[in-house]
Amino acid sequence: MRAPLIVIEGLDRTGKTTQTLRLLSHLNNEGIKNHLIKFPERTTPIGELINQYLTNKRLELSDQSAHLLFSANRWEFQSEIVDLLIKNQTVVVLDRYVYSGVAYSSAKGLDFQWCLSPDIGMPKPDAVIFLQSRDSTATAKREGFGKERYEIESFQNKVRAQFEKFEKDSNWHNIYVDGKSIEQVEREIWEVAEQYITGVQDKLDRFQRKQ
Ligand code: Z5A
Ligand code: MG
Repeated sequence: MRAPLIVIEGLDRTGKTTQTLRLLSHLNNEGIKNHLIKFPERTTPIGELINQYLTNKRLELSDQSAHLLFSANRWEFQSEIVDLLIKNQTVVVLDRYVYSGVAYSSAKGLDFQWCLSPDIGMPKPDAVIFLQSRDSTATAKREGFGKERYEIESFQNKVRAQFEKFEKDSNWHNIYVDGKSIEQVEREIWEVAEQYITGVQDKLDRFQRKQ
């Protein structure tokens, strides 16, 4: 038995980082062991290169190379995620994951299936909570938008269309954020996450005692 893997995905500035931190507080309040990883994780050598690519528009990489770097950055954490879920029985919350990788690169014109392939073998999430916005002009006005390479409204619309291809997956949950307060979105995320989490600590404890 493994602990749940929960991913918060979404378009730019829809509140992913704000909400992953709030989800962690809920888990702490419930006494559930948890761990957060944010992708891209910019502190590793590969992550530093990604950071340069995102923040320094003079650093040019082919779209394929950039895509593979984002995937390699996730592979740097593959064994850590597996150990957390299986050995440590810890709920793992991810701020962006494979879905961002595929959506941003395929929005640039790379083949969707090709984009999926380097992440084959990464752990599959139990739930993907996708923060969706019908109105990218509203989220584009939020603090920080426009500082990095992909933060251009017309590109965000292409990214949205690619993300929507995952909507039919059974573990996918859309939450619309337009006009909602941080607290309202937090409540809606918890309603979804709770289904995967309620009673999980008891089950994990019982499972560990049996081992
Ligand atoms: N990328 C990729 O191409 N391939 C990959 O494989 C991966 C990523 C993993 C950087 O990602 C870029 O990398 C990203 C995708 C690409 N493209 N771009 N650009 P990142 O995750 O590091 O990006 P970020 O800098 O953290 O931005 P973000 O994730 O888009 O923002 P956010 O986490 O969704 O939003 P936030 O930081 O929580 O909130 C933004 C502001 O809005 C902040 O002032 C909040 O207080 C405010 N906020 C939040 N919620 C609300 C509500 N409900 N109402 C009003 N204001 C709110
Ligand atoms: Mg963020």
